[in-house]
Amino acid sequence: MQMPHQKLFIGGGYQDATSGETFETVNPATGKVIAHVQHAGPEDVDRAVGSARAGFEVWRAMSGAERGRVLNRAVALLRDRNEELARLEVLDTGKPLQEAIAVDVLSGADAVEYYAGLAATIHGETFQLANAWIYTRREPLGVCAGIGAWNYPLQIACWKSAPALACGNSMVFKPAELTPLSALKLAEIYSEAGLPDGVFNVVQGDHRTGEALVAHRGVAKVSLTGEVGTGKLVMANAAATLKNVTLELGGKSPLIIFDDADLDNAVSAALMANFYTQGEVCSNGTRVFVHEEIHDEFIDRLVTRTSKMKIGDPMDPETHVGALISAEHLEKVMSYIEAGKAAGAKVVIGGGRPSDPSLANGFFVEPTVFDACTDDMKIVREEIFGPVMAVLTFRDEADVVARANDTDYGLAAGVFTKDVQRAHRVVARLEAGTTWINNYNITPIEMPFGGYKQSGIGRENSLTTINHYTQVKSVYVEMGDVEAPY
Ligand code: TXE
Repeated sequence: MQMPHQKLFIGGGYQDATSGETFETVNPATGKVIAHVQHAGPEDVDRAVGSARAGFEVWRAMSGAERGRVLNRAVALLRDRNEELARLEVLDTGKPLQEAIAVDVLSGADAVEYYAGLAATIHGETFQLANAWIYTRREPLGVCAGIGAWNYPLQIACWKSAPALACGNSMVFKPAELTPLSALKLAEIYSEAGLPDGVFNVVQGDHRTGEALVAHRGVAKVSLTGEVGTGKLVMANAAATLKNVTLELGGKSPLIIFDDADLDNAVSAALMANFYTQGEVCSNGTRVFVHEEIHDEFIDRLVTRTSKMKIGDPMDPETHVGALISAEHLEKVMSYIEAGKAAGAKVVIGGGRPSDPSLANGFFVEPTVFDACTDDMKIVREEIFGPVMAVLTFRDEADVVARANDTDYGLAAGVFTKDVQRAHRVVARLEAGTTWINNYNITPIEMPFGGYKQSGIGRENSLTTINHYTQVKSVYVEMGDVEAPY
């Protein structure tokens, strides 16, 4: 079933791009084209930014409470259409339906609801002086650009637009070109909820469209989710107009399992931290450090449970492991698997493509566990962004902390132990922005999410993010006379 041409969403409705260029989006599970999508050229980006500017003037004039009401109506629509939107997300991403229904749409709705509730609370401060006083205003930035990655298209669109809009900004959002569909549905929902025209716009396209947005003088802030290399390009490009940037980038996060850990929970976390969404999760704990005392038992239980995971048609509610995003990404993941074998790491399960002929046209790979890995291996040092786990052993706390921190990445980390002092001591030493004790990859909206080191700048979610979508204006109010020496 091919969808109609997908247009841009600008000024409260669908508009044709003037670029005359289109691109295809493909269903990763079948390799079949789902839709043709219009590519936004520089003129289209300019039009979208202009529309966002006009929308901003209307939206910023509304009270926080009024903005919150509009956003809450959008929350209800997102939740009502959870299954429909989840199915669209599965079509475009190849992830299992059970995940999309349980997480993708609802976590997006949670973000919109959270910031809808905060919209009326955004405030300044006052400072009393002898003959004057100061107040501050926490004001919106203006037109914000959101640039998404392909692993959680709708969630990322909500994680960026919700705080931006709640703070009174408008947004031009560019989804990843591999997953262009669900952001358009979000734009429809925002409009249906009463969002003024132009406050949320969607432009489609590849890095060229992203570059045009980042360079545009009418854009005050850029929030990117993507690879580290893209983050560096965006930051460099944004520097020309000193834009405010938030960067949510890649990771190669450690999961440390001490010998006193609850082993079943630790195995559950290792599975979730490596095979959820076919391993295409930036915060995944892909370097699993297991204390040598429990290594063999851990591997036995891990292999047993991995062998029961169902790889298959993502639309089948029983499926645990869907398809990778593209043929190109499948090739990249398979090349890492070959590199791991060549480096002498031991494949204890997986290591290839599923043999089921019904999956041959899709971009499927088996959940793969490498054991006996060493810190210098390519599969241990580089982000694979696929279902490939590297297991390493350790004996000593200081040693494992040093090895865990031996990376340019710093997105996330996890620690499993029953020793509460050790847990907090180790977490304090880990160079990562988002960490877990005795769980992994749980991201409630109340929790700041983001990286240390080259995994990013700024945070998403939580109260903290209000600071990334507002600016502080100081107002000095003179209560007396102006003193002047002349
Ligand atoms: O990223 P890309 P992908 C990371 C994840 C992995 C990557 C996968 O770790 O590394 O994202 O996503 C646009 N100027 N995260 O392959 O290629 C591009 O069109 C402006 C981290 O999509 O970097 C796309 O829309 N824009 C994360 C977007 O950037 C440019 C969560 C990302 O593309 C551009 C999810 C340019 N020069 C994935 N080049 C987290 N930390 O939260 C490309 N783009």
